[in-house]
Amino acid sequence: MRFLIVSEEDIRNGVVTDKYFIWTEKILKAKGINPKVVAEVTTSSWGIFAGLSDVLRLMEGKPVDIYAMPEGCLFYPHEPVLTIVGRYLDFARFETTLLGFLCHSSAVATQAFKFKLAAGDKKVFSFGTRRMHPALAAVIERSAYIGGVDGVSNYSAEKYLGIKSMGTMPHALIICFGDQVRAWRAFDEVVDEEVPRTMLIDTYYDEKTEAVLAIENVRRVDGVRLDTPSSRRGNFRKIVEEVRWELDIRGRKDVKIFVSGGISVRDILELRDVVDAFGVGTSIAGARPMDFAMDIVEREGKFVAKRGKRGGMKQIYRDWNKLEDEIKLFGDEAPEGKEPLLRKVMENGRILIDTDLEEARALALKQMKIIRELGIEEDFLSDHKA
Ligand code: PCP
Repeated sequence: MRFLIVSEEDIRNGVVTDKYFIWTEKILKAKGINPKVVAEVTTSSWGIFAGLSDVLRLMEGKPVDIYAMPEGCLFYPHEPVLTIVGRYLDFARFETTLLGFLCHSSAVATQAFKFKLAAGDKKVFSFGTRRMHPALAAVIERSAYIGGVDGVSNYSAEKYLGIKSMGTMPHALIICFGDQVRAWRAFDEVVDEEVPRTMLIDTYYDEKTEAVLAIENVRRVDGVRLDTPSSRRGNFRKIVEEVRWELDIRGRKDVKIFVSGGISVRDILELRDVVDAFGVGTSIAGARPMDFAMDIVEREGKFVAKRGKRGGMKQIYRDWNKLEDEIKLFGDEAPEGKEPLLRKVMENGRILIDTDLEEARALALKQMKIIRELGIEEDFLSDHKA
Protein backbone atom coordinates (compact mmCIF):
# COMPACT_ATOMS: atom_id res chain seq x y z
CA MET A 1 0.00 0.00 0.00
CA ARG A 2 1.16 3.49 -0.73
CA PHE A 3 -0.57 6.80 -0.20
CA LEU A 4 -2.54 8.20 -3.08
CA ILE A 5 0.16 10.65 -4.08
CA VAL A 6 1.23 10.94 -7.69
CA SER A 7 4.90 10.14 -8.14
CA GLU A 8 7.58 12.71 -8.95
CA GLU A 9 8.32 10.69 -12.05
CA ASP A 10 4.73 11.03 -13.31
CA ILE A 11 4.82 14.76 -12.64
CA ARG A 12 8.11 15.21 -14.51
CA ASN A 13 6.96 13.02 -17.40
CA GLY A 14 3.71 14.89 -17.92
CA VAL A 15 1.33 12.16 -16.82
CA VAL A 16 -0.21 14.67 -14.43
CA THR A 17 -1.87 16.70 -17.16
CA ASP A 18 -5.33 17.50 -18.44
CA LYS A 19 -6.65 15.16 -21.08
CA TYR A 20 -7.16 17.94 -23.63
CA PHE A 21 -3.38 18.32 -23.87
CA ILE A 22 -3.11 14.64 -24.78
CA TRP A 23 -5.55 15.22 -27.65
CA THR A 24 -3.73 18.40 -28.64
CA GLU A 25 -0.39 16.60 -28.80
CA LYS A 26 -1.89 13.81 -30.86
CA ILE A 27 -3.52 16.20 -33.33
CA LEU A 28 -0.52 18.51 -33.73
CA LYS A 29 1.80 15.54 -34.25
CA ALA A 30 -0.57 13.95 -36.79
CA LYS A 31 -0.69 17.19 -38.77
CA GLY A 32 3.00 18.03 -38.40
CA ILE A 33 2.34 21.30 -36.60
CA ASN A 34 4.72 22.41 -33.85
CA PRO A 35 5.21 26.18 -33.93
CA LYS A 36 7.81 28.12 -32.02
CA VAL A 37 5.78 30.09 -29.52
CA VAL A 38 6.06 32.47 -26.61
CA ALA A 39 3.60 31.71 -23.81
CA GLU A 40 3.11 33.83 -20.72
CA VAL A 41 1.57 33.24 -17.30
CA THR A 42 -0.67 36.00 -15.97
CA THR A 43 -3.61 36.58 -13.65
CA SER A 44 -5.99 39.44 -12.96
CA SER A 45 -5.04 40.04 -9.34
CA TRP A 46 -1.91 41.16 -7.50
CA GLY A 47 0.14 38.68 -5.53
CA ILE A 48 3.50 37.42 -4.37
CA PHE A 49 5.19 35.14 -6.86
CA ALA A 50 6.21 31.67 -5.62
CA GLY A 51 6.55 28.18 -7.03
CA LEU A 52 9.35 28.86 -9.51
CA SER A 53 11.64 26.42 -7.76
CA ASP A 54 9.36 23.51 -8.67
CA VAL A 55 8.78 24.85 -12.20
CA LEU A 56 12.54 24.85 -12.80
CA ARG A 57 12.76 21.23 -11.59
CA LEU A 58 9.84 20.32 -13.87
CA MET A 59 11.26 21.92 -17.01
CA GLU A 60 14.93 21.10 -16.44
CA GLY A 61 16.32 19.19 -19.42
CA LYS A 62 13.47 20.17 -21.73
CA PRO A 63 14.37 22.32 -24.76
CA VAL A 64 12.78 25.59 -23.63
CA ASP A 65 13.87 29.02 -22.40
CA ILE A 66 12.13 30.50 -19.37
CA TYR A 67 12.00 34.09 -18.15
CA ALA A 68 10.54 34.72 -14.74
CA MET A 69 10.25 37.13 -11.86
CA PRO A 70 12.24 36.14 -8.80
CA GLU A 71 10.24 34.33 -6.14
CA GLY A 72 8.95 36.73 -3.50
CA CYS A 73 8.33 39.41 -6.13
CA LEU A 74 5.13 41.43 -5.91
CA PHE A 75 3.22 41.26 -9.19
CA TYR A 76 0.30 43.38 -10.33
CA PRO A 77 -2.76 42.33 -12.40
CA HIS A 78 -2.00 41.20 -15.96
CA GLU A 79 1.77 41.22 -15.54
CA PRO A 80 3.50 38.13 -16.92
CA VAL A 81 5.18 36.41 -13.98
CA LEU A 82 6.75 33.77 -16.20
CA THR A 83 7.32 33.47 -19.94
CA ILE A 84 8.22 30.28 -21.73
CA VAL A 85 9.78 30.21 -25.19
CA GLY A 86 10.02 27.05 -27.21
CA ARG A 87 8.29 24.67 -29.61
CA TYR A 88 4.76 24.21 -28.33
CA LEU A 89 4.90 20.41 -28.17
CA ASP A 90 7.95 20.60 -25.92
CA PHE A 91 5.91 22.04 -23.07
CA ALA A 92 2.20 21.72 -23.95
CA ARG A 93 1.40 18.87 -21.58
CA PHE A 94 3.29 20.47 -18.69
CA GLU A 95 0.95 23.47 -18.49
CA THR A 96 -1.27 21.75 -15.92
CA THR A 97 1.55 20.98 -13.54
CA LEU A 98 3.39 24.24 -14.13
CA LEU A 99 0.27 26.26 -13.34
CA GLY A 100 -0.48 24.02 -10.37
CA PHE A 101 2.90 24.79 -8.84
CA LEU A 102 2.50 28.53 -9.38
CA CYS A 103 -1.20 28.83 -8.49
CA HIS A 104 -0.80 27.03 -5.20
CA SER A 105 2.53 28.41 -4.02
CA SER A 106 1.77 32.00 -5.02
CA ALA A 107 -1.64 31.85 -3.34
CA VAL A 108 -0.15 30.74 -0.03
CA ALA A 109 2.71 33.27 -0.31
CA THR A 110 0.26 36.08 -1.09
CA GLN A 111 -1.97 35.17 1.82
CA ALA A 112 1.02 35.03 4.18
CA PHE A 113 2.10 38.44 2.87
CA LYS A 114 -1.33 39.93 3.60
CA PHE A 115 -1.32 38.56 7.14
CA LYS A 116 2.17 39.84 7.84
CA LEU A 117 1.36 43.21 6.30
CA ALA A 118 -1.72 43.46 8.51
CA ALA A 119 0.20 42.41 11.62
CA GLY A 120 2.73 45.25 11.38
CA ASP A 121 5.51 44.58 13.86
CA LYS A 122 3.59 41.73 15.49
CA LYS A 123 4.50 38.15 14.63
CA VAL A 124 2.61 35.74 12.37
CA PHE A 125 3.21 31.98 12.32
CA SER A 126 2.02 29.39 9.82
CA PHE A 127 0.01 26.76 11.73
CA GLY A 128 -2.09 25.31 8.94
CA THR A 129 -0.44 22.29 7.33
CA ARG A 130 -2.93 20.10 9.24
CA ARG A 131 -5.66 21.58 7.08
CA MET A 132 -4.17 20.32 3.83
CA HIS A 133 -2.86 17.10 2.32
CA PRO A 134 0.39 16.17 4.10
CA ALA A 135 2.21 15.72 0.80
CA LEU A 136 1.93 19.50 0.48
CA ALA A 137 3.41 20.35 3.89
CA ALA A 138 6.82 21.51 2.66
CA VAL A 139 5.43 23.53 -0.23
CA ILE A 140 2.91 25.25 2.06
CA GLU A 141 5.52 26.14 4.66
CA ARG A 142 7.97 27.27 1.98
CA SER A 143 5.38 29.52 0.36
CA ALA A 144 4.21 30.95 3.70
CA TYR A 145 7.81 31.66 4.63
CA ILE A 146 8.43 33.43 1.31
CA GLY A 147 5.31 35.52 1.95
CA GLY A 148 6.88 36.73 5.17
CA VAL A 149 5.61 34.69 8.13
CA ASP A 150 7.96 34.71 11.10
CA GLY A 151 7.96 30.95 11.50
CA VAL A 152 6.29 27.72 10.49
CA SER A 153 4.97 24.92 12.68
CA ASN A 154 5.49 21.88 10.47
CA TYR A 155 8.49 19.93 11.66
CA SER A 156 9.22 18.62 8.14
CA ALA A 157 10.26 22.16 7.15
CA GLU A 158 13.56 21.47 8.92
CA LYS A 159 14.32 18.47 6.72
CA TYR A 160 12.92 19.74 3.44
CA LEU A 161 13.57 23.48 3.63
CA GLY A 162 16.38 23.81 6.12
CA ILE A 163 14.41 26.28 8.24
CA LYS A 164 13.62 25.85 11.92
CA SER A 165 10.09 24.93 12.88
CA MET A 166 8.37 26.33 15.97
CA GLY A 167 5.42 25.59 18.20
CA THR A 168 3.82 25.98 21.57
CA MET A 169 1.76 23.14 23.10
CA PRO A 170 -1.49 21.39 22.20
CA HIS A 171 -4.51 21.02 24.48
CA ALA A 172 -3.76 17.29 24.36
CA LEU A 173 -0.60 17.80 26.44
CA ILE A 174 -2.58 19.49 29.19
CA ILE A 175 -5.33 16.89 29.09
CA CYS A 176 -2.77 14.06 29.31
CA PHE A 177 -1.54 15.56 32.59
CA GLY A 178 -5.11 16.31 33.68
CA ASP A 179 -3.81 19.54 35.18
CA GLN A 180 -2.54 22.70 33.48
CA VAL A 181 0.14 23.56 36.00
CA ARG A 182 1.75 20.13 35.88
CA ALA A 183 1.75 20.22 32.08
CA TRP A 184 3.23 23.75 31.92
CA ARG A 185 5.90 22.88 34.45
CA ALA A 186 6.78 19.72 32.56
CA PHE A 187 7.14 21.74 29.34
CA ASP A 188 9.42 24.17 31.14
CA GLU A 189 11.51 21.33 32.59
CA VAL A 190 11.84 19.18 29.50
CA VAL A 191 11.91 21.41 26.41
CA ASP A 192 15.21 23.01 25.32
CA GLU A 193 15.95 26.26 27.08
CA GLU A 194 16.05 28.33 23.87
CA VAL A 195 12.40 27.48 23.12
CA PRO A 196 9.99 30.19 24.31
CA ARG A 197 7.68 29.02 27.12
CA THR A 198 4.28 29.88 25.63
CA MET A 199 1.61 28.39 27.87
CA LEU A 200 -1.76 27.44 26.45
CA ILE A 201 -4.29 29.08 28.79
CA ASP A 202 -7.77 28.11 27.69
CA THR A 203 -8.12 24.41 28.38
CA TYR A 204 -10.30 24.25 31.49
CA TYR A 205 -10.89 27.71 32.95
CA ASP A 206 -11.29 31.26 31.88
CA GLU A 207 -8.24 32.61 29.98
CA LYS A 208 -7.41 35.23 32.59
CA THR A 209 -7.62 32.73 35.46
CA GLU A 210 -5.25 30.36 33.66
CA ALA A 211 -2.90 33.21 32.71
CA VAL A 212 -2.52 34.14 36.37
CA LEU A 213 -2.20 30.47 37.32
CA ALA A 214 0.64 30.13 34.82
CA ILE A 215 2.72 33.10 35.91
CA GLU A 216 2.24 32.28 39.60
CA ASN A 217 3.15 28.61 39.34
CA VAL A 218 5.70 28.13 36.58
CA ARG A 219 9.40 29.03 36.81
CA ARG A 220 9.49 30.67 33.39
CA VAL A 221 6.60 31.98 31.28
CA ASP A 222 7.49 33.91 28.12
CA GLY A 223 4.03 33.98 26.66
CA VAL A 224 0.46 32.74 26.88
CA ARG A 225 -1.59 31.37 24.01
CA LEU A 226 -5.33 31.76 23.64
CA ASP A 227 -6.66 29.21 21.18
CA THR A 228 -10.28 29.90 22.09
CA PRO A 229 -12.53 28.84 19.21
CA SER A 230 -14.60 31.66 17.70
CA SER A 231 -17.80 29.92 18.87
CA ARG A 232 -16.82 30.54 22.52
CA ARG A 233 -15.07 33.82 22.21
CA GLY A 234 -17.75 36.44 22.82
CA ASN A 235 -15.84 39.68 22.72
CA PHE A 236 -12.37 38.35 22.01
CA ARG A 237 -10.70 41.72 22.23
CA LYS A 238 -12.09 42.19 25.75
CA ILE A 239 -10.80 38.74 26.75
CA VAL A 240 -7.32 39.58 25.45
CA GLU A 241 -7.38 42.98 27.18
CA GLU A 242 -8.38 41.34 30.46
CA VAL A 243 -5.54 38.86 30.21
CA ARG A 244 -3.13 41.72 29.45
CA TRP A 245 -4.39 43.68 32.45
CA GLU A 246 -4.05 40.80 34.89
CA LEU A 247 -0.53 40.06 33.67
CA ASP A 248 0.50 43.73 33.78
CA ILE A 249 -0.74 44.44 37.31
CA ARG A 250 1.31 41.47 38.47
CA GLY A 251 4.40 43.01 36.93
CA ARG A 252 4.43 40.72 33.92
CA LYS A 253 4.37 43.17 30.99
CA ASP A 254 7.08 40.93 29.51
CA VAL A 255 4.67 38.02 28.96
CA LYS A 256 3.60 37.96 25.32
CA ILE A 257 0.04 37.26 24.21
CA PHE A 258 -0.27 34.77 21.38
CA VAL A 259 -3.65 34.03 19.76
CA SER A 260 -4.67 31.31 17.31
CA GLY A 261 -7.71 29.48 16.00
CA GLY A 262 -9.64 30.70 12.97
CA ILE A 263 -7.66 33.94 12.69
CA SER A 264 -8.42 36.10 9.64
CA VAL A 265 -6.73 39.26 8.33
CA ARG A 266 -9.63 41.19 9.81
CA ASP A 267 -8.99 39.65 13.25
CA ILE A 268 -5.37 40.76 12.98
CA LEU A 269 -6.36 44.31 12.09
CA GLU A 270 -8.71 44.37 15.07
CA LEU A 271 -6.33 42.79 17.58
CA ARG A 272 -2.82 43.77 16.55
CA ASP A 273 -2.48 46.51 19.14
CA VAL A 274 -3.21 44.11 22.02
CA VAL A 275 -1.73 40.86 20.69
CA ASP A 276 1.96 40.04 20.17
CA ALA A 277 1.73 37.01 17.87
CA PHE A 278 -0.80 35.19 15.73
CA GLY A 279 -0.91 31.51 14.74
CA VAL A 280 -2.76 31.21 11.44
CA GLY A 281 -3.92 27.91 9.96
CA THR A 282 -6.66 27.62 7.35
CA SER A 283 -6.49 31.22 6.19
CA ILE A 284 -2.90 30.86 4.97
CA ALA A 285 -2.47 27.14 4.23
CA GLY A 286 -5.90 26.88 2.60
CA ALA A 287 -5.52 30.02 0.49
CA ARG A 288 -7.82 30.13 -2.51
CA PRO A 289 -5.66 29.26 -5.52
CA MET A 290 -4.31 32.08 -7.63
CA ASP A 291 -5.97 31.76 -11.05
CA PHE A 292 -2.93 32.00 -13.27
CA ALA A 293 -3.46 31.19 -16.94
CA MET A 294 -0.89 30.39 -19.60
CA ASP A 295 -1.47 32.02 -22.99
CA ILE A 296 0.40 32.04 -26.26
CA VAL A 297 1.35 35.62 -27.16
CA GLU A 298 3.70 34.99 -30.11
CA ARG A 299 3.62 32.34 -32.80
CA GLU A 300 6.59 32.01 -35.15
CA GLY A 301 7.68 35.53 -34.20
CA LYS A 302 4.26 37.11 -34.86
CA PHE A 303 2.11 38.74 -32.20
CA VAL A 304 -0.98 36.70 -31.38
CA ALA A 305 -3.46 36.75 -28.51
CA LYS A 306 -6.83 35.34 -27.64
CA ARG A 307 -9.64 37.69 -26.67
CA GLY A 308 -8.92 39.52 -23.44
CA LYS A 309 -5.15 39.03 -23.65
CA ARG A 310 -2.39 41.22 -25.09
CA GLY A 311 -0.04 39.88 -27.75
CA GLY A 312 3.75 39.99 -27.69
CA MET A 313 6.51 38.92 -25.34
CA LYS A 314 6.77 41.47 -22.56
CA GLN A 315 9.09 42.85 -19.95
CA ILE A 316 8.02 44.53 -16.72
CA TYR A 317 9.95 47.53 -15.44
CA ARG A 318 9.69 48.56 -11.81
CA ASP A 319 10.07 51.95 -10.25
CA TRP A 320 11.25 50.83 -6.82
CA ASN A 321 10.57 54.20 -5.20
CA LYS A 322 6.88 54.11 -6.01
CA LEU A 323 6.53 50.35 -6.31
CA GLU A 324 4.90 50.95 -9.69
CA ASP A 325 5.44 48.90 -12.81
CA GLU A 326 5.35 49.53 -16.52
CA ILE A 327 4.75 46.74 -19.02
CA LYS A 328 6.54 47.04 -22.38
CA LEU A 329 7.34 44.74 -25.28
CA PHE A 330 10.40 42.66 -24.49
CA GLY A 331 12.52 44.21 -27.24
CA ASP A 332 11.58 47.82 -26.47
CA GLU A 333 14.00 50.23 -24.91
CA ALA A 334 14.08 50.09 -21.13
CA PRO A 335 12.61 53.12 -19.34
CA GLU A 336 15.24 55.05 -17.41
CA GLY A 337 15.74 54.29 -13.76
CA LYS A 338 13.46 51.27 -13.78
CA GLU A 339 14.49 47.71 -13.17
CA PRO A 340 13.39 44.84 -15.43
CA LEU A 341 11.69 42.13 -13.35
CA LEU A 342 11.72 39.17 -15.74
CA ARG A 343 15.09 37.42 -15.86
CA LYS A 344 16.18 34.56 -18.05
CA VAL A 345 16.23 31.68 -15.58
CA MET A 346 16.43 28.75 -17.99
CA GLU A 347 18.11 28.31 -21.36
CA ASN A 348 17.43 25.24 -23.42
CA GLY A 349 16.53 23.29 -20.29
CA ARG A 350 19.54 24.45 -18.28
CA ILE A 351 18.91 26.39 -15.09
CA LEU A 352 20.71 29.74 -15.33
CA ILE A 353 19.40 31.31 -12.13
CA ASP A 354 18.08 29.07 -9.40
CA THR A 355 15.80 30.22 -6.61
CA ASP A 356 16.84 30.90 -3.05
CA LEU A 357 14.37 30.70 -0.19
CA GLU A 358 15.94 33.37 2.02
CA GLU A 359 16.40 35.77 -0.90
CA ALA A 360 12.77 35.28 -1.92
CA ARG A 361 11.55 36.04 1.59
CA ALA A 362 13.86 39.06 1.85
CA LEU A 363 12.42 40.40 -1.42
CA ALA A 364 8.84 39.97 -0.18
CA LEU A 365 9.71 41.75 3.07
CA LYS A 366 11.54 44.54 1.23
CA GLN A 367 8.37 45.24 -0.76
CA MET A 368 6.27 45.09 2.42
CA LYS A 369 8.54 47.72 3.94
CA ILE A 370 8.11 49.97 0.89
CA ILE A 371 4.32 49.54 1.06
CA ARG A 372 4.42 50.66 4.70
CA GLU A 373 6.74 53.58 3.95
CA LEU A 374 4.47 54.71 1.12
CA GLY A 375 1.45 54.33 3.43
CA ILE A 376 -0.43 52.24 0.88
CA GLU A 377 -1.22 49.17 3.03
CA GLU A 378 -4.90 49.85 2.43
CA ASP A 379 -4.50 49.09 -1.30
CA PHE A 380 -3.44 45.57 -0.39
CA LEU A 381 -5.78 44.91 2.54
CA SER A 382 -9.00 46.68 1.55
CA ASP A 383 -10.78 43.36 0.82
CA HIS A 384 -10.38 42.43 4.47
CA LYS A 385 -11.85 45.50 6.12
CA ALA A 386 -15.22 45.33 7.89
C1 PCP B 1 -4.65 24.08 16.03
C2 PCP B 1 -3.64 25.08 16.47
C3 PCP B 1 -4.12 26.42 15.94
C4 PCP B 1 -5.10 26.11 14.89
C5 PCP B 1 -4.99 24.65 14.68
C6 PCP B 1 -4.85 26.94 13.66
O1 PCP B 1 -5.74 24.07 16.87
O2 PCP B 1 -3.48 25.04 17.81
O3 PCP B 1 -4.76 27.16 16.87
O4 PCP B 1 -5.69 26.62 12.61
P1 PCP B 1 -6.92 27.50 12.12
O5 PCP B 1 -6.41 28.90 11.87
O6 PCP B 1 -7.35 26.80 10.88
O7 PCP B 1 -7.95 27.48 13.21
P2 PCP B 1 -6.48 22.75 17.40
O8 PCP B 1 -6.81 21.86 16.26
O9 PCP B 1 -7.57 23.22 18.27
O10 PCP B 1 -5.37 22.00 18.23
P3 PCP B 1 -4.95 22.08 19.75
O11 PCP B 1 -6.19 22.11 20.56
O12 PCP B 1 -4.18 20.86 19.96
O13 PCP B 1 -4.14 23.31 19.88
